[in-house]
Amino acid sequence: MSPFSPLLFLALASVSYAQDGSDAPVFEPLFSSGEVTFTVIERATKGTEVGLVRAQGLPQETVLYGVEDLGDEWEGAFEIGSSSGEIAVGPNGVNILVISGAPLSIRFGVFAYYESAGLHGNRSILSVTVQIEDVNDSPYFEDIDTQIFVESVAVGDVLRRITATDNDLGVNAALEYSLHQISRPGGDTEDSFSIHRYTGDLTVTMSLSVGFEYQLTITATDEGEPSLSASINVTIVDDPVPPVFDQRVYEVELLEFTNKTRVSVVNVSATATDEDEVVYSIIKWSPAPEGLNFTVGSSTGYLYATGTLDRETFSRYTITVEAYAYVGAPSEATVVLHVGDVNEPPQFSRSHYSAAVSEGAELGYLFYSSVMATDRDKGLSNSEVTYS
Ligand SMILES: *[C@@H]1O[C@H](CO)[C@@H](O)[C@H](O)[C@H]1NC(C)=O
Ligand SMILES: *[C@@H]1O[C@H](CO)[C@@H](O)[C@H](O)[C@H]1NC(C)=O
Ligand SMILES: *[C@@H]1O[C@H](CO)[C@@H](O)[C@H](O)[C@H]1NC(C)=O
Ligand SMILES: *[C@@H]1O[C@H](CO)[C@@H](O)[C@H](O)[C@H]1NC(C)=O
Ligand SMILES: *[C@@H]1O[C@H](CO)[C@@H](O)[C@H](O)[C@H]1NC(C)=O
Ligand SMILES: [Ca+2]
Ligand SMILES: [Ca+2]
Repeated sequence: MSPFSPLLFLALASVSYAQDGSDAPVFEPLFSSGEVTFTVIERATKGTEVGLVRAQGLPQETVLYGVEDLGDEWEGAFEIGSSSGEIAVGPNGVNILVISGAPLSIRFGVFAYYESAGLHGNRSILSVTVQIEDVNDSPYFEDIDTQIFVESVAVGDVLRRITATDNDLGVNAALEYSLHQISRPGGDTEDSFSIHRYTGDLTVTMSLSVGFEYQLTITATDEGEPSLSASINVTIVDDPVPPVFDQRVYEVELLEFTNKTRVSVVNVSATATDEDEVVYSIIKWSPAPEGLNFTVGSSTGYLYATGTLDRETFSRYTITVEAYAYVGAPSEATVVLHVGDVNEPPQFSRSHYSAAVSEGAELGYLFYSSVMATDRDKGLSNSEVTYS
């Protein structure tokens, strides 16, 4: 016959008081809605007081209380003193964290009965609603890249929206952002960035120095009482995209030479994706005979050869050059140098020849058969040797 409406309880109660007292006790005060609301803080532990209920019974009867089945979800969350009517957090605690959204409330029934009638006798039921009250918890930064690579930014650009999470409700979850600039690579006196107080938009406020790397601490603070905050350190670096050479391979031909101070070989060029200055260097060349050196202008990309470039020693060189734009990986290009032929004077294999010539030798006798001249030059016209 449960649940009874309070009015019905009142009626029954007056009847029962007047007669034999076999009916159930009646909760007081008589809530018009048949329910009562209490609040408890989130994550309250066992024993935390929730509220007190009382039922009015006949003077000669002992009134006892119980909690209806709370269901699987909230089993053990609340208990009631069987003779005191004190509702408290049960052995399982209110193990919940209020998460963003509507305040959470848990509804359950408590009942009152006469000890004499037993647990299965007539009982009256009161609907109890426990609202879970938010406790201020700290905000936190989640899944934020602490390295922000940026490319081609101008004053006023929003680099990123940096937000923290706060699982609380209302003011406990209302966040404000601020930043503190740790490093000022340009020697700037003012901050190079600003963060929007409410949106977390990180904006560039000053032109950034080339090859920059800035360190910032970003803080999110809630408006709880007391307020709580979380901080994250963020590094903003010039994007490490390597510059791109206008050619992967430069094929050039150069005429051989001896002991030249500097001969322009080729002018390599690589472009960075922003205005970053590109720096060139030579990694290696092969083959690498003595007396030959290659250099490249670190800012110009002008590649020079110095020393002796002899086609007859090596006719082809491979030179590896690289370019980088401050932070990040360099890129490489190859210069293939073909050495062109220059007609050089033929050389005798010995600078001095001598032979004994016997007296009375016939005229016209070839007195020394191994006088030889060689010409290492390439092609017919350059390597033809004419004896005279
Ligand atoms: C419960 O109350 C009804 C009247 O309200 C009564 O007739 C009945 O006997 C009671 N039952 C018990 C077990 O007390
Ligand atoms: C951020 O960097 C500063 C200075 O290096 C350091 O004192 C601070 O502990 C760092 N904060 C965090 C949240 O890592
Ligand atoms: C000039 O070249 C010769 C070989 O061709 C070499 O022995 C000599 O060291 C070179 N001198 C200089 C100054 O490079
Ligand atoms: C490289 O550029 C410089 C300066 O403009 C020029 O003097 C030189 O001849 C160039 N070299 C080549 C191989 O084009
Ligand atoms: C080549 O020239 C550069 C620049 O002058 C010098 O630093 C380097 O030692 C030279 N290398 C060789 C192998 O002579
Ligand atoms: Ca909370
Ligand atoms: Ca909070």
